[in-house]
Amino acid sequence: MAYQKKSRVVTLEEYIIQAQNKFPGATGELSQLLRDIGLASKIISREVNKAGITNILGEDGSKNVHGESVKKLDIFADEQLINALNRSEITCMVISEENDGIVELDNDGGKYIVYMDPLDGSSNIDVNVSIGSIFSIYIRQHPGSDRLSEQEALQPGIKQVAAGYVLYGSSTMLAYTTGLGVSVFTLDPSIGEFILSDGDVHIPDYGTIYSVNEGSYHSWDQGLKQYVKYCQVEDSPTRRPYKARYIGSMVADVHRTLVKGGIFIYPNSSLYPSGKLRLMYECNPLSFLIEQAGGMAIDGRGRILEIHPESIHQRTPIFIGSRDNVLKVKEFLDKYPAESTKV
Ligand code: AHM
Ligand code: MG
Repeated sequence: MAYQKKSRVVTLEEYIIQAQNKFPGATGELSQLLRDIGLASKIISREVNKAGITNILGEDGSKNVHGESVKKLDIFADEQLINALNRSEITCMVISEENDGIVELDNDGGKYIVYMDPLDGSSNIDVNVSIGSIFSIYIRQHPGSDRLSEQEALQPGIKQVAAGYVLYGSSTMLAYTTGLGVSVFTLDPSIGEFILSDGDVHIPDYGTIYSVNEGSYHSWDQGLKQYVKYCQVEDSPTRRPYKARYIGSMVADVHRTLVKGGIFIYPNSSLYPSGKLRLMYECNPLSFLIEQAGGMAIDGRGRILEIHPESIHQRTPIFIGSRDNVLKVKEFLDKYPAESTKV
């Protein structure tokens, strides 16, 4: 019987090292940082999978800095990621959704600043729906200068050197970019390794799924109301009506959008005048990744990645996904400027 050559399995570790070897001058620090995040996410994945059978499930009673109830797994994920980043001593500070101020790590001379949402969509834990971790990495602008400060962490999204997410879904997937396209890995729990699924992911230019919390319809501006009506109208050349899909976990909704195309929206509204999602550790990293896959991400006016942040926890509206879908929603937003449609 002839031996059939199988395509070789590539692990996250191998892939990161191969990518690093393409840059002769690379110090390997960013590679180490990505490996640290990969390791922490395997530990988080294990605990997420056990959530239903251990008493880790449920709220721990405290509130996070935004007054939202904190689940035990949020804290666990936060600690795992911070510990992993602290261990390799190349990160000087971490900014996390779960912590009010910056978290200074042991190596205050470290070169990297990491933003993260350790467990996004955590209200979905109790109902066994997908959740995720998001990370965003910057280089410290003035290493070795004065004390670490929030100010140093306030860089626009275009300065990210890497970003990605881990999706704890029917399988655990890790997607990341260092600005040279997007790579996606799937965790094989039997060997405890992330295996390369696709080293060059492209989002379709156009998709037929829209994703937005329509329960908030009456709080939206006119432009978005009209766009959603457009999505629902029958028109065969554009394959409308679109399908509506909304998980309520940004990582899962954006991952579906990356794979199938379409648009995910969390708008500004009378309920959330600046939007709900966080610029630095939710919108910027996912925007970087979607742009690297060939898609677009805007706040309604301009590119998310060009917003100059004023605070580490600031919010922004977001319209993210396939290029043609984002351009179309922009047409509607431009046609019905918010000020002229307020009632
Ligand atoms: P979280 O960080 O507290 O989990 O909140 C962020 C989540 C996103 O994952 C999701 O897109 C959004 O909140 C859902 O909000 P809503 O319930 O208002 O639709
Ligand atoms: Mg979040």
